[in-house]
Amino acid sequence: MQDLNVRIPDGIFRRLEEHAKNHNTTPSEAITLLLSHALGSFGQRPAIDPSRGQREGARNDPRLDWWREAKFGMFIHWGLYAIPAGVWQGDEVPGIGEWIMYRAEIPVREYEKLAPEFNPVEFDAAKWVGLAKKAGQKYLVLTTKHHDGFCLFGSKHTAYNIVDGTPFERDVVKELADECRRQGIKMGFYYSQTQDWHHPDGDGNYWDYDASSQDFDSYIHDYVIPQLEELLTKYGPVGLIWFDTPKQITAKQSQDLLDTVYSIQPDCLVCGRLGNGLGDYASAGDNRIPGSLVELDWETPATINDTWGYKTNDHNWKSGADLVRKLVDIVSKGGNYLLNVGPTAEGVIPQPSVERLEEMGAWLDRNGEAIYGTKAGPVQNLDWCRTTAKDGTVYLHVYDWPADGRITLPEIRAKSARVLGGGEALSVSSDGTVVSGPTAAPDPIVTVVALETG
Ligand code: JFZ
Repeated sequence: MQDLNVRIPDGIFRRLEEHAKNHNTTPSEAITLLLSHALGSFGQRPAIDPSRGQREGARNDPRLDWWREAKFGMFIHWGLYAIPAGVWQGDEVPGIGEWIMYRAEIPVREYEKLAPEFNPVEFDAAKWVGLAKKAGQKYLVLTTKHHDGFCLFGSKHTAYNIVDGTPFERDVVKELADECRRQGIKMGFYYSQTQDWHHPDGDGNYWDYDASSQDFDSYIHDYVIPQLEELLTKYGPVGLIWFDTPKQITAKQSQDLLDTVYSIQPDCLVCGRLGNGLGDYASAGDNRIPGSLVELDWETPATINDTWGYKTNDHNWKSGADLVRKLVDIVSKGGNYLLNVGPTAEGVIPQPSVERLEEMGAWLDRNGEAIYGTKAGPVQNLDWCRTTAKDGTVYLHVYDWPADGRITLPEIRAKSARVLGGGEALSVSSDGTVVSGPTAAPDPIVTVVALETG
């Protein structure tokens, strides 16, 4: 930092220290990271951090089979932060919406006052799950407790929950879990196991609590584990627990959480963000897509705009076509796409999200055969297409359809070819190397050509 020869204002320095602590680096490394981010070289860090990896043995574990087939899930970040929605006392708070308590250093006693205001009368589990179905998403992951500590389920271990602490009084986790079962979607629970800015012994709240007098191990054993027991016994079969930001959690504590999950629901999967390399599957950095094939079970969690929790002023929506291409890109490299929505304080999923998810669903109606249940394709690292594969069929996902309609196959020999979504059979050259189709792209987003190779 000294060699940069700049004076860092105290407030920023404190943030750098905190950032450094969170990321296990020194403040000076933190500033290098922040600068490199600003300068654009950030993308060179690997998209999948090995510490958020897949535990040994999980790669061949059939417990993951449903998840491997699913490919596409709905993430839901919802909590008290949907009320301020990025604005605190008239000031725009930069960053992701669900971090507003942290970013504005809102005292627990102030932030808590949001609970009696939380009355999402528009909430309708059937609508949310119906949207996921329509989008072609096969699992849903809800923030049962995010870093702010507020719980979307009734809990006897804290009154800071939607049933006991709000006028709404309904158990949203229960309603969604029941509805997922009804509509045939797997339900997963996001649970912030390390950071809890409300609990006096949780991690992260340096403005109310003094870390030196905190008992983090008691928080894990007397609070987190009992809450996990509630989540795993009261709501039927749980598809997965999505832990996050491991930070200071020790290998022993991660193992204790893992044992808790497996002992109650042995088939419940655990996301790699549990920490200490113990997950069933690896998690990429948020919105990060690896540059090439990754030989793990892995998932990219991602946003449609630039926030997870709802923000009134974030209108930076990715296009439907962009999102479809990201899904194809991820699946072609062997991953899953967990795409987020941030409902409003009234319980409504923002319309721009609805439109994009419906657009993806319409594309998947035509092309789902080339996504669900496939494996990473045999040809990687091409600009103009991606490949996936299943049972002797290779799916060519064409991004840039050739103007003459002639596709020279990369390394693949085809016996026959057809365009998905009711498209016609295409002619294949006698040596199986060239497929000829219409001159205009049959699908404006991504055209999938199914090649029988077997
Ligand atoms: C975490 C949370 O802090 C955030 O609020 C949200 O829930 C998101 C899904 O996960 O944030 C992270 C975690 C990891 C990275 C970035 C943001 N990462 O590895 O790049």
